[in-house]
Amino acid sequence: MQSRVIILADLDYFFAQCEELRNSALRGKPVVVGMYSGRTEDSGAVSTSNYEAREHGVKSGIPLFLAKKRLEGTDAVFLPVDYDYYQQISDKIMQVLRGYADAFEQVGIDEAYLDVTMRTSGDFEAAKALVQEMKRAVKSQVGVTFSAGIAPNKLVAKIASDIQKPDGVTTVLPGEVKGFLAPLQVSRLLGVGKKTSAKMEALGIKTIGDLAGYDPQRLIELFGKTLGVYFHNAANGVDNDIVQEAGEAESISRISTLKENTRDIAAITEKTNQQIEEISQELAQRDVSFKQVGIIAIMTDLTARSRMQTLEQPTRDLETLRRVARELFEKFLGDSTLEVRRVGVKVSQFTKEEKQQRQLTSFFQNG
Ligand code: TTP
Ligand code: MG
Repeated sequence: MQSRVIILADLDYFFAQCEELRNSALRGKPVVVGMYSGRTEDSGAVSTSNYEAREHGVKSGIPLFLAKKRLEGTDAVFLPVDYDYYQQISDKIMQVLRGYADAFEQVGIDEAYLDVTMRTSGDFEAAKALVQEMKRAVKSQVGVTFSAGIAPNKLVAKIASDIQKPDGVTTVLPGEVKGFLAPLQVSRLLGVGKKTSAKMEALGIKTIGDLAGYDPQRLIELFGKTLGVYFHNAANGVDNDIVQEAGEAESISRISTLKENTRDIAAITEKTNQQIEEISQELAQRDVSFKQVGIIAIMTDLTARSRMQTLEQPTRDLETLRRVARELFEKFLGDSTLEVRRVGVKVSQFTKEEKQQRQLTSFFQNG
């Protein structure tokens, strides 16, 4: 399978850039946007600051009084958060960016993932050109800059977007992923906070490369299965998470009425096998594998019953889907005495497999 091409766009010093946008007199001065708690005049924390203020050590999260102190003697401007205004600007930008994506997923107010695999035919050079075009469009239509990461998956695109800021682009080709990640601190990985990175450092794991080379079985013993597997895959640059609009259908399903009410498994599977044929085509179109299979049956009394099974491995295999659906219906019929009127099949928990990379799931299978 060819590699995906994923972009993460992160708006630069976003709240402060919005303030510069509505008042150009702020440009060139240190600008601090603060969340004022109201207890005293200066109590509260910095939401964000522009790059001029960052040169003085003023960044998100530090107390406002400290920011004031660090900016003493400059022409710094302090402003309160105006969330509604930033939201309006964000909406406009997201609308522009959405037009450049095969699939689009906004994350928070100032970030979005774009899957551009199809429109670039998987070509990273084309993706670079596309990002320049996106930058020009956002700049001319809204007046704002952003930084971007281009990579084979969301995990790496996100980390790459942080490398060159503001108004930068960092591209990580599929063959460069491991080398790109290796020297970075483990804290760059989502889910590695202060506590976890301290624990890792005590184990001699400082960089993502150290983590990638660490015995995965040990990681599981130390952090539990879910986190251990995640750390191992993430450190190796493996991430199959798909770019998907929040609320977008995260399942594919078909439901239809049987020729006649029945308890005959052959009649039921004849119908569900047609449905599975269609589902399978849609899976191929969307280029996803599934990990969960569900069946639904509407009985003659019009009650709906469902059964679900989670597979060991994601798959898109037609035969597996047929077999699991059939087994679920066989079990289900054993639990009920009513006749079935309508039947349906559903697949969910989608992933995109990066077959060329070794994954911990296969590690488990092979011992
Ligand atoms: P970020 O993208 O983390 O920061 P940024 O856009 O200000 O700066 P950068 O150029 O490094 O991307 O966060 C987006 C917005 O979220 C930010 O403009 C303000 C808000 N925010 C807070 O209110 N508090 C915080 O601690 C952080 C990190 C962000
Ligand atoms: Mg940002």
